[in-house]
Amino acid sequence: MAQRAAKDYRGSIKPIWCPGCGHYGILSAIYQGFSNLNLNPSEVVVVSGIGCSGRLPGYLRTYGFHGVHGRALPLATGVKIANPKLTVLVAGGDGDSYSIGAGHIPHAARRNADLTYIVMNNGVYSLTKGQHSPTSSPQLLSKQTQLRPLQDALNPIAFAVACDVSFVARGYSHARNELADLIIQAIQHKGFALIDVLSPCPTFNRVQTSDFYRNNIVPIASNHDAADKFQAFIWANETGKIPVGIFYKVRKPTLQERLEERRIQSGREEMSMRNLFEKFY
Ligand SMILES: Cc1ncc(C[n+]2csc(CCOP(=O)(O)OP(=O)(O)O)c2C)c(N)n1
Ligand code: SF4
Repeated sequence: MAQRAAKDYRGSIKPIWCPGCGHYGILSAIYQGFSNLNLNPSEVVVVSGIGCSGRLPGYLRTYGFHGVHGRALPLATGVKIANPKLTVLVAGGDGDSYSIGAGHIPHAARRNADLTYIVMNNGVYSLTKGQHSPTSSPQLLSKQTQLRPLQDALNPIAFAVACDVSFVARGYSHARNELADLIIQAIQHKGFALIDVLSPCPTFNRVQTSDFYRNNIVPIASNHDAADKFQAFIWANETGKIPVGIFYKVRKPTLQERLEERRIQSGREEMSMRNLFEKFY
């Protein structure tokens, strides 16, 4: 099979994100990652929630599902169970993933279905014009209210590690090659992978900007042992600079492997994954 180029994954719809939006960098890193893995577009499904981030599946020449707000993870889990051969990429904004959809993360981690979750984290609710999100900086003056957040910001990496998500990474949308590399590793990882991607929103977030990230992002030390949960927490709670890279990575049975085991135990070799799930989950 000939190697597919990044452009082969480009959908026919032209993105309508604002100029300078970090989400372009994420899209382009996904094209690059898919091309590097030479994925067949007809064997890939991209599932999203709602937000500027939710538009992502429309810009890819794969199958896509633009779901409802905060529910991309259960939708994607269903897709993977129905056809385990598919590569399933899930996308959400920080509001979609860490507010309304946050309750799905611990359970996605417990199931450990083979999904790659890209959180397009711009620190603000952008589609609805600039309300504070769980990852808004305490300094962010909302365009809507002209007020700063009343609540503390969530630490998504520490949250994901605490949930025992089996692959936890942070990337930056303007570091496209490094992000593409994280996406490749997350897809190759067997189990639930979450990449929190810092993605500036120049329209509604004047604090977590590309200048801010350029001056504050640092790579995680190359000798960090990602299997060490305690060290992962230390990196996740770094208060000076913002570390990017893989924080935590462990191999544990995936949902498919757990279901396969039940199939063998039950002696029902012919059962489809979907029927297995309905009968034995
Ligand atoms: C159940 C429900 N509640 C609220 C909304 C309104 N809503 C649409 S997008 C959004 C927030 C989007 O923010 P985020 O997930 O961070 O994505 P972004 O637009 O920043 O990419 C909200 C609150 C909705 N569509 N559905
Ligand atoms: S509002 Fe922000 S997140 Fe939405 S498209 Fe514009 S820059 Fe991107």
